[in-house]
Amino acid sequence: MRKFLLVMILAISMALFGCSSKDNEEIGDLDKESINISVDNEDDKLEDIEKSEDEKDLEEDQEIDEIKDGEELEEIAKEIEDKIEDAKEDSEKAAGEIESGKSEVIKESIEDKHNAMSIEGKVGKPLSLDLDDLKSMNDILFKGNFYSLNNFGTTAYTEFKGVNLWKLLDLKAEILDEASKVRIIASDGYEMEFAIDQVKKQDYIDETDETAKFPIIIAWEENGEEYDLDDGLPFKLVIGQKEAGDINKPQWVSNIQKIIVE
Ligand SMILES: Nc1nc2c(c(=O)[nH]1)N[C@H]1C(S)=C(S)[C@@H](COP(=O)(O)O)O[C@H]1N2
Ligand SMILES: [Mo]
Repeated sequence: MRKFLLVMILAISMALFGCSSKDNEEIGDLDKESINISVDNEDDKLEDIEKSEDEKDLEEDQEIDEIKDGEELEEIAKEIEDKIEDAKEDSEKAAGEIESGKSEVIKESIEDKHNAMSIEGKVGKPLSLDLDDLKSMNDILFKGNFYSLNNFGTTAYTEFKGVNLWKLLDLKAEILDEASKVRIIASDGYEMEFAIDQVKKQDYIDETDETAKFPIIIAWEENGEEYDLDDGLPFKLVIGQKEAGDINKPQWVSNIQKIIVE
């Protein structure tokens, strides 16, 4: 009876988990065997009374054999469980490999982009952006005539077209709340660092024009002309003045390669 129950449990679990045809054959044989055993048990009951001590000993041996058979069945059940577990692990492993394969491909496509600058660090969405990517961001475009003051008092007005840096970091790169500063790194190693409040600020001034208000921008066009790719990466950070007398021109960064949010 115990055997029969075990076989039933096995049969049900096989049906549920869908095992190979080899396993089904095994169960088929076991089924027949268990039917024979239950018939034998009926006959045994009738003969019980006339049994000699020797016969009883023999029967005990048989019972031990039957228990052994039961143990074998339990072993088979365990084996099937293990097989199901292995199959699950295999499929999970395969799914993981597919995922990492995908991220490998995405990584390659970022690295393969030519004349691109990256935005990385404390952002939800690290980006690799080329000129076309920036140009397509119509929602964060900024055009302005920026006044510049250099160390030795040289002044100029330059028309720039680009994207608003804070909006780029906030809306496109999804900058994290914990960000405290932004490093702008050029391909020649020139670097400027801005505190997050400086990047957020949208009202930099022109000391010669009271009405002027500027955000920091990443420009790709200067006085109506795009940068020549022969001169390096075509992105320039441009910033107005914090106050009258602010020497802003050295803070501009040509050929931006990386923006690292920290
Ligand atoms: N990548 C890079 N950007 C840079 C520099 C530099 O050496 N490398 N020099 C800065 C300084 S000191 C000045 S005055 C301005 C000069 O800007 P211009 O090249 O447009 O004249 O760029 C700034 N940006
Ligand atoms: Mo300079």
